[in-house]
Amino acid sequence: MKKILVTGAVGQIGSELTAALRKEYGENHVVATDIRMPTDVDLRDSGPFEFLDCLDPNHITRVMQIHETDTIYHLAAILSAVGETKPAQAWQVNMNGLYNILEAARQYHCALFVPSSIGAFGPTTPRDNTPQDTIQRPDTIYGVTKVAGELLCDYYHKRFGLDTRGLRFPGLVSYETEPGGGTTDYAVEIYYEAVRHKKYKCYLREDTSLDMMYMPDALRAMIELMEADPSKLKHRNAFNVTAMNFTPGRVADEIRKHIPEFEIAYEVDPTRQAIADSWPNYMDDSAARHEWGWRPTYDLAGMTVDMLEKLTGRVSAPDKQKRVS
Ligand code: NAD
Ligand code: AKB
Repeated sequence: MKKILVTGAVGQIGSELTAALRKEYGENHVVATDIRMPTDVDLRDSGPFEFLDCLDPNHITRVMQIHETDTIYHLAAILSAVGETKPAQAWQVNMNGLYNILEAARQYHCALFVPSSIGAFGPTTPRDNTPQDTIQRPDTIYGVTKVAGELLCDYYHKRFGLDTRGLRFPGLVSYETEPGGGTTDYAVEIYYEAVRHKKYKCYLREDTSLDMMYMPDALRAMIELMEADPSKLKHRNAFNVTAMNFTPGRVADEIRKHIPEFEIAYEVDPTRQAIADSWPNYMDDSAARHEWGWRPTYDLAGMTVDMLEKLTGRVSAPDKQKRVS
């Protein structure tokens, strides 16, 4: 049975991935780590938790030794919008943190999952049906670290034989833990505000098209990729994966099918709009489909039904709400 370490486990993905991995591999086989203590009791009490800063290489190896880790899901990072306000910190965490994790994985012969992002593309990348292998000249610090991270993981695989794997995720939509400062966060906030106040002020233009995925599909994608037959993986560290693409206007229309009085207004934030405008409208994820059988299950309609149902339950029982604070 695998012994897994999750970094950044208190974040939007980590909080749900930890639970999914504990269900799959056993509670005591998954060590959640972060620089923040989890406020969510399920995450805190369902298995081991360690305070772990990815910028501290000695602490990483100590925790790995104690827990005899053989697999790492490295989620600790600074996202795109926060990255533009703190570029030095984004470089530190996203590059030096990744380097420390790669070195620790090399030392202890661990398999390693590292997520990339649609943010690894840039303004000169083909916007429609963005190919798996294409121009990557991002102009955000987040994008720069994501491209460099993809390349560094490829290098560790080629040079040291490390079993590195990764996905270029689109914006992820979820209801358990609020997102941590990305450009695609609107696609989560819109559901919260629809349920709470029946209105939302969006910071992206109505017609901004971006790829998105519902969290259950993202969790399955990570676990399936890490379980995939390595001999079939040509694009180890940077598979395009997507489930749907929509604009703020389109998701508002979908919400109105359930909450007819829902109103949306637009007050564009130039920084986040520029980031979104530099990302693909929609990606080609056929390499993931062919090489390890990727298939999403949720589309916009199915995700909207589920998000509104789950959030309505949480708003009426607010103690169940888990926040990134
Ligand atoms: P998040 O911001 O919600 O969580 C990141 C976590 O990392 C936080 O809990 C934070 O406390 C922790 N962290 C920050 N600095 C750290 C450090 N020095 N040491 C240890 N932990 C530290 O982010 P997320 O949305 O869960 O994203 C996780 C990964 O997935 C990132 O690499 C991100 O780029 C990638 N990704 C996310 C999305 C998305 O929509 N959520 C999309 C594409 C890619
Ligand atoms: C962000 O907007 O920064 C993330 C991502 C798509 O990488 N959600």
